[in-house]
Amino acid sequence: MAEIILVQPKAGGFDKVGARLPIGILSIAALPYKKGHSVKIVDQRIDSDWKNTILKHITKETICIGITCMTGSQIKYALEASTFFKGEYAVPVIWGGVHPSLMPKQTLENHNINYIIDREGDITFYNLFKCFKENKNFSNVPGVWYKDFDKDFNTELKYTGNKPFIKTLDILPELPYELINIDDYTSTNFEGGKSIDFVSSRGCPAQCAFCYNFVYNKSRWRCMSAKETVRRLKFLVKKFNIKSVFFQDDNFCVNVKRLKEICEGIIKEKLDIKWGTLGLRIDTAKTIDEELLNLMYKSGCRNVDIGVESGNQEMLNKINKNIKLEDIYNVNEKLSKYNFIIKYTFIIGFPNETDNQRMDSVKLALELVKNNKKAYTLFLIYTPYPGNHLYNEAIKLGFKPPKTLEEWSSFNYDTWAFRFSSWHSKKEILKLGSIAFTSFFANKNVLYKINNKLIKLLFLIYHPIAKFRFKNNFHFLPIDSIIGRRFIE
Ligand code: B12
Ligand code: SF4
Repeated sequence: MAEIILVQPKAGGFDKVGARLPIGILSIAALPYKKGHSVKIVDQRIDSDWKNTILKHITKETICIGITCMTGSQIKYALEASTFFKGEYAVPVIWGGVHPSLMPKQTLENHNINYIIDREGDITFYNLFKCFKENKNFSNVPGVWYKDFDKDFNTELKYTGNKPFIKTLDILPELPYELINIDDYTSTNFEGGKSIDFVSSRGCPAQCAFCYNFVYNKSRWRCMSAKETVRRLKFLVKKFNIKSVFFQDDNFCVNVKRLKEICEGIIKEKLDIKWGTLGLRIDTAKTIDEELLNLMYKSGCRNVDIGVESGNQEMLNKINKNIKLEDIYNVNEKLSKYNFIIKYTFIIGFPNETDNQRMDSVKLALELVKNNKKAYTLFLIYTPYPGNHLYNEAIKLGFKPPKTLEEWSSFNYDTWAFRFSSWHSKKEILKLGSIAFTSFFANKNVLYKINNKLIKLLFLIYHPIAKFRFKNNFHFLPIDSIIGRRFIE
């Protein structure tokens, strides 16, 4: 039996590449678990029999259900779980995560969802759970969306009011990794052995126009101190015999002093791990000197992801990336002297982007890889997710946002342009799709990210075709990417 059941829904094709650790759900589990309550995590991605697993744990003692959700196909699977719960027991279903926080009213209109917790749920979820358990009113728990009735018994959507961000992550309890089986997951793995995802900061101070951060995190960066980060890592490395750590922070390196202290701490504690991160900006990388780069390498850093987004300065300015093309070249040259795998991400298909501007991005990608043998580039198609500045520009250009939660579930960056009308012609969409798809298969440096043996094999078979297409801008009859992207969906 479990007092709390937390569900990590499937996310679609991403799950085939490998299931990352459910950090959001673990963050929600941490406080009630620490306080001695029984919490069960059900992960649809690794448990094909998840409905029966739920049936094993749900009893009259179950107080509430929590489901995490981001925009896209994850909604479909989160809804499947919510409907299942509603069919089985009348337990309150609480949604949290990026999508419900950005679109609370539309999400709550779904009759299978009872509550939404806005943004950070670590403390709010526990407080709401306690109110339910102790039969108390929750109106003084800020950050909760709920349903009420007006005098004519019409449903009203209400909100208990805003809450401040958690200032320092040091105050939060450690994540209860023991509630999952780490071996079931495939976080980025550098040299075999067990790997985990870890989040040491939240948010980002930058204001890129395509990113959720400005609206969701209000450009506020909050972190765990270096000392506490190292202490927690040391504990996890020992307890689970961890060999690789991937920092899923939006912007891990905002505070270079903290970055240095984390590296020093890992070395001092002889943690013997390899690590990578998805969050380094070009402007920060510019300020990182050779001494710190050496320290990063010595502490086990083997991979850094950098968002470059465009190879055209005008476009970089338009999306408020706040970086210069020459800095991208210089940083790449500096990093090429180290044994880090660098993943440069690009976005194509921005509102009003011309074909020439797009080709500038392809050219830059080819240059970066030519000048740094450990680099690879990945192209993604711009998707007007709610909560970014470009969203409104996309609407002006003909994008019709989904009107219901169910409609949002068929919205992902592979399909939105076809289904929700946009500024691209069909021919253009196919080309964008082919550029994005072939960019992934064009460079073998990406292989460390793929743990599934079958996908690895398919990668190697398709690699020469993808490389030819991407390098020569040959996207005629892109049947390969059409089939491949169907598989991802
Ligand atoms: C790991 C990751 C993934 C994993 C899965 C993660 C998952 N949650 O299922 C994979 C690889 C599958 C993935 C895929 C995609 N992702 Co992703 N991903 C991330 C990443 C890097 C880390 C998530 C994380 O662990 N965060 C740390 C935890 C602590 O934060 P959190 O999850 O937000 O949880 C907190 C709150 O949201 C809330 N909360 C969360 N869940 C719940 C549940 C309950 C019940 C409650 C009460 C509260 C609550 O409380 C938590 C603690 O405060 C984030 C960026 C980031 N740094 O957050 C992007 C991010 C979530 N992804 C994003 C996107 C766009 C995608 C993709 C579309 C493609 C892409 N280009 O990456 C696909 C979509 C897949 C699909 N088909 O739907 C966006 C989401 C935007 C949006 N509007 O939803 C983000 C924010 C990145 C970004 N900068 O744009 N992603
Ligand atoms: S630097 Fe990255 S995380 Fe920060 S706002 Fe820009 S895209 Fe978002």
